[in-house]
Amino acid sequence: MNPAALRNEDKASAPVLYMALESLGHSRSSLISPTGSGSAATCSSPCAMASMSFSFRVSRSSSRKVRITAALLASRLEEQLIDLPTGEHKKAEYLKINPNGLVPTLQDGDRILCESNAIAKYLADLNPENNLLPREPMARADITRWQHWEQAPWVPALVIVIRENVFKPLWGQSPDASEIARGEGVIHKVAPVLDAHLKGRSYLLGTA
Ligand SMILES: N[C@@H](CCC(=O)N[C@@H](CS)C(=O)NCC(=O)O)C(=O)O
Repeated sequence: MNPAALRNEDKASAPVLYMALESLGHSRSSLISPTGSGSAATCSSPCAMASMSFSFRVSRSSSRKVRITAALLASRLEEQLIDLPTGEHKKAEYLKINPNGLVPTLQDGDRILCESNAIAKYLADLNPENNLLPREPMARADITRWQHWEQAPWVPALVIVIRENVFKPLWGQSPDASEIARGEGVIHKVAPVLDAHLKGRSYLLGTA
């Protein structure tokens, strides 16, 4: 990452989204957006559709939800890929903008925002004419409610099994069967909340 990017004074430019580069066996340049715009990808809808498979390869869920939000809002984001396998997100330069050492991070001019759900909400609030976030307070709070639920307990439950079944093999380590069993137990405790809520409906909230 270029330190100059941390002092983005060009207020007219698109916000910068620092997100994960984690695909193994691909060079950074080969993963650049198929739009040919280098690391700066425009998230207008057609472009975002074209780059969805690219998104899937390089962006884990936390970054992906921000990219999807930006695409739905036709918001333009400049994307800076942070190389997770080499630990770029734990280096001092990145920790200056996200002391948690996690992606994604949004930089809008001089202002920096961490946490994917906060970033998604910020992008939606920047576009008040859209109907992505309802105006009605309880309807908005209900979205926040599910975003909190996703952060905990849902993701922590999934992470146990994902670490064993996905990341350990990628790191050349063997999955631990007892951890998988523990993780599945946690998922089975948490998932019924989701199942019960989804009974008779297609979406957590809203109809489309
Ligand atoms: N609560 C954070 C979680 C972010 C997070 O866990 N990001 C993952 C990728 S999806 C990450 O950076 N992992 C790197 C690591 O754990 O070292 C958010 O929603 O932004």
